[in-house]
Amino acid sequence: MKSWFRPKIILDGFWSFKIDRDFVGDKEEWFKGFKSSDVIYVPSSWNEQNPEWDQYTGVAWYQRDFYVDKLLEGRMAWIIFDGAGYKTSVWVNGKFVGDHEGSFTQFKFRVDEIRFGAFNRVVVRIDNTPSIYSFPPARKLNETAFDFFHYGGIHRSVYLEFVDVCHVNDMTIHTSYAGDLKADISVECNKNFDARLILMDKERTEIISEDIVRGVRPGLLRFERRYDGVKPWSPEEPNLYVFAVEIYVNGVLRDSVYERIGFRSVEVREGRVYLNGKPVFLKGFGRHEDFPVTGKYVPGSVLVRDFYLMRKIGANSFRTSHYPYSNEHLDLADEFGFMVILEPPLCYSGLDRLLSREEIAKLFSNEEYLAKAKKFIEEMIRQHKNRPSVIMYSVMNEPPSDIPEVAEAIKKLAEFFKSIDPSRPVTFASHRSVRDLALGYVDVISLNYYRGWYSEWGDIDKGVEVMINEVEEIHRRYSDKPIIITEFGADAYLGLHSDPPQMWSEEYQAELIKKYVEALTKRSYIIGLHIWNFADFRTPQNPLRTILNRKGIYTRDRQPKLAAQIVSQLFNSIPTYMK
Ligand code: BDP
Repeated sequence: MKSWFRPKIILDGFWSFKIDRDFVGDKEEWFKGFKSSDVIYVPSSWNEQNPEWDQYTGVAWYQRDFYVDKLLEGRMAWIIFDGAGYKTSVWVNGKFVGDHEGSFTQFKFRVDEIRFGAFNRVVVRIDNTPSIYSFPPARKLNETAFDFFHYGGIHRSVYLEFVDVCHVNDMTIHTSYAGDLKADISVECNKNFDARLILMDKERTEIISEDIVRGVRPGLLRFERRYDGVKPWSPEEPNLYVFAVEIYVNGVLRDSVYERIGFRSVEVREGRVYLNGKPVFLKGFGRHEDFPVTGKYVPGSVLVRDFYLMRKIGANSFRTSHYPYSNEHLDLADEFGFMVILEPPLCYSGLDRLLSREEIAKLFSNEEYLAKAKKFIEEMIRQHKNRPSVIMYSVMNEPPSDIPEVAEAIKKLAEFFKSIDPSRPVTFASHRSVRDLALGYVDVISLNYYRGWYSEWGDIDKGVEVMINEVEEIHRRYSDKPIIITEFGADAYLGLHSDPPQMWSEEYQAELIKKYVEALTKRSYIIGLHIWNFADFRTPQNPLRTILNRKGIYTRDRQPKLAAQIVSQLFNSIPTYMK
């Protein structure tokens, strides 16, 4: 939910910073304010801002003062974090206002201690100590269940927002490509109110339609209507509209919020994913939010470059591997017409290196653990549910789903997704191939394959053959389900060439991708191909990585490898709509 009406104080910029290696901050009451000569920039992870902080996991403190105008007196203040973590605790003027777990979703706390017409102090404590019970799990900086660097800090924007006692709490919008709109608007107010519901063009220059509902009781307002003549949202024409809600009490405007929406329908049937009644083919990437120096924060300018590159190369889709991306990231997906598979931070690729099969079975049958997973899922859906770009959810990435208890947990979580949002299909990215026990529990089967890279070393043809045999077998077992290959690829070190193609050369990566795409597009039940990865990204240290995972077809600073040319030819020749 966005608002152009609510006054804001943006807290991005330089903050005071203090690493708390010996965990003394709590005892010494740093939350009341601390002295430090260290400076940090928000948003950005702390690691690469100073080589001395690079390998640090644990507790660190942030502090900043801000002035609040007297004119804002009488309004309620929220402090909003677009993403920080892993655990965040916040104090304003020495008073605790709340804490939150998880790095990749927005959260907010009500602040009652604001001083108007004066300076205020916010202190934030971040703790990114790795834990098996974290989402995703890790034991140490370089012992993780996931293959991306375990950054810490305030990775996304922080701001204060001032709202009236009468305000919109949440809004859930469903649309169809025929122009139907259903909105559930939750309003908090001490009086009955009037609501004005406006549909505008994307630029907000033209009101397309407006409705007024009078004398509404605080609580849930249901609004439903058809807008004739609106243009559907699609990859080739990502038509966006602004749906705004204004709350009036006795004729006075008290709140105004909006969402950028698209009229579109998604459906899975007969082995296809239909967008607006037409079967789509998803071509694109697994991505990461990762950039030099800024870490888990990807500046808007980099995102813009990424979307132009992805569009030029012929992609129309990506997965938010392996956590929900920022609002800016997904705003651009809405805007550029990308079909997104939204994934929560449930990533288990290397879990069997950290835990035994028995321990894994125990973890996934633990109801408390699943309840926590559900909290992460719920927050993610709440933040991104109204986006036209999000056409599917991925329950998790690479669980050890050949273990019955894990398969059972996937089933429960897939049902949980549906209970909150029945409008979108669910999938999960499997690397257990024919041994997977959970493929039947989701609408769309997603498979990750590294044949010809982690096995069949140096032999792309053999790798492709083994992969195709397994995919065919899975199709035989689940012939009614569409299949996406959500990961495939090979590392390539920029500038390393080899004829004949050998592992780690640009040629080997390009050839492996080409042979996978050629073999897979011959199978009509394959409805999507996501290359791993769009760009090189930083990982934990281990003998398989040269600081970065080099499976990007672009480098970390977004320059093309040979594969980018090949992928452009391949993707641009695959139409978005299937027969
Ligand atoms: C898969 C994971 C992904 C890794 C990739 C790889 O889903 O996060 O980065 O393999 O090994 O196992 O490159």
